[in-house]
Amino acid sequence: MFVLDKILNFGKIERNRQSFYCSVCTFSSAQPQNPPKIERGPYVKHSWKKFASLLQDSRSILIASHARADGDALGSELALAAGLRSLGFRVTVVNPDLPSEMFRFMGKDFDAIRFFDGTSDLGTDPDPRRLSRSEAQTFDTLLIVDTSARSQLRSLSELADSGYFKVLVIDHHAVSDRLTENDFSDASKPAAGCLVMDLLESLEIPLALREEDASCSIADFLFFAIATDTGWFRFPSVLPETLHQAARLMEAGASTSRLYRFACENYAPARMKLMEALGRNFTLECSGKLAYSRLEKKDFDQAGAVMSDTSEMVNQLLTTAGVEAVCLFTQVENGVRLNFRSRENFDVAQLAGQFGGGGHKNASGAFLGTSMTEAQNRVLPSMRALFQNSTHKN
Ligand SMILES: [Mn+2]
Repeated sequence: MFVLDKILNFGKIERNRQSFYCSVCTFSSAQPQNPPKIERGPYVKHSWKKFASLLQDSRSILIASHARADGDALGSELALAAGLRSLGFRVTVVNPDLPSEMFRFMGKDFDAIRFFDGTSDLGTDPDPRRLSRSEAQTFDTLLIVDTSARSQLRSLSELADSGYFKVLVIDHHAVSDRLTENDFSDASKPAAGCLVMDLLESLEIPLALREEDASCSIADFLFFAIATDTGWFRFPSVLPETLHQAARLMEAGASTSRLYRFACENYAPARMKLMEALGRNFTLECSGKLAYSRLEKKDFDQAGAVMSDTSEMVNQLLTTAGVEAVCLFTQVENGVRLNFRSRENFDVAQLAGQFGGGGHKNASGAFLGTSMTEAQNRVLPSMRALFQNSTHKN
């Protein structure tokens, strides 16, 4: 039934690169402490031949990713879905929550994304996008992309741990909760989309493939995944091979400038008004190396803005010359969300950890159940200390 035989003869794909961190993930709340994490080495062997052999007796695949799915998560999932459907598999994409409206340009594939919150049976549930546990169990395989963290999978981690599914993981983050033996991750890759592209090319699935009525081809999904996770190819995680991959996607017809417009020039007007508050509250300290700003409830009210309008704002703080580490304090219900970003040598993951949060070395977050003033009083001394203790050399 499936065209996996030829793939089983496909040669090993191995990579030997330095480890990099994904620097765009946003952490909005404390990350629960989970079973001991394994540190992924800089060199993770994987072979898509083994991946194909694991799918040999699969018929139906749930593709899943992390909560608040970003461009890499969704692009990787939808590219995989189209590719695996072309091989004859029944495929459904399911995440812990529904994707942001900013991804609506993904068309029918966007509409088909389901969410799983642990509900056993739908009963009279009016939302057809909710996937019940009983419907999930009509699938035999669970393929997780762009995360290996139980906390980020929320209720979906129950499915991964249930023993009911064959579980496979394709991820590019440096630490893993070890969800399965069948882990095809590689922490040297700047995006999960890079690994998915490797896989689909190994399976000889045409990158130009566009399903009937689809708004995007596989090449579009993968380009979007890789471009968004690399800040449009400007982060230090980008490798020469990343640009080769981008070139192949463009050759396969990826509509690069259209995708950029959807990703970065697609904001609600209220966001521009909220930017005014971001600028007004912008503060520099430590000889201009530390920058922070705050967004309070009254700023949102005045701008008519909502939480999703803050997307990418923390990165704006890092665009001022000389700034090395930033924090955006955002007032949310019951407290303050902290978003940290930094230049290479400053570790804000550790900083977020002090406040019960987590993330990557250069992109992290935490949540404090306090007032704005209290949050700033607690966080800023630790940020200033970052510069006093720093061994950073310019
Ligand atoms: Mn990613």
